[in-house]
Amino acid sequence: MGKIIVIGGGGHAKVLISVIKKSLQFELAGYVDINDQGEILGVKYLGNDSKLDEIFSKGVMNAAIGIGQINVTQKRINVVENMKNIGFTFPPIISIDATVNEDVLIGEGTQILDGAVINSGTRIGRFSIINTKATVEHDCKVGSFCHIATGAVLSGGVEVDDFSMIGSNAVIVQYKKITSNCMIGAGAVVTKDITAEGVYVGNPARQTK
Ligand code: JB2
Repeated sequence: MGKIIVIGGGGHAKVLISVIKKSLQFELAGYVDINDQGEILGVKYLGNDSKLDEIFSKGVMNAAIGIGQINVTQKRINVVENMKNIGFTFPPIISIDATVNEDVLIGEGTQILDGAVINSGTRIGRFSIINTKATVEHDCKVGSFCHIATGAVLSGGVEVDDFSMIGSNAVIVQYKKITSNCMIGAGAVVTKDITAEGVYVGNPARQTK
């Protein structure tokens, strides 16, 4: 079993740690954070990111990004770049309690959490989060560094471009496209293509910024 570390020690990291623990695919070597958050579900604090070289040299080669919050995409990109330079690899993390059906492609570092359903023909890029109980129906395309939050629904054939976030319980109706760098508010219902980056809320979703 390979060893893995988690980056970040907040709420998302805690969820990720419990998903990794039950998958039994990796041995959790610890987590790194700017500050010591104490033991998280029995997983130890290893220090801040200045420790990453040392951790890698001790044989921990896998990592999972446990910073999930919105408005930190650039931080997540920087952390990934720094860690790739050291040599870390980022396996997809797929909960044993998620459903991933046939003919689905999932990129490096992407996380599929408990109760998520990914249906056939869907492609998901790199370092995206498909959070708890989100549904990504058949033949969707989700880009990289996206976040499909808890309970959100992408109906069949939906496309979400890089760096976009779909809020909790939002619904995107069939075959609609959402361009990159969009933020769809919690509970919004998207009934038309979104071609300009921005923040969209409500039912039907309208741009606010
Ligand atoms: O550069 C960094 C860094 N920047 C922030 N390196 C490392 N190693 N850690 C970093 N952090 C740490 O990430 C912060 O010090 C903090 O402990 C953690 C972020 O925790 P927080 O609980 O604020 O956010 P989160 O991303 O874990 O969870 C949010 O997003 C999830 C998707 C919450 O809103 C959750 O409720 C939500 N489910």
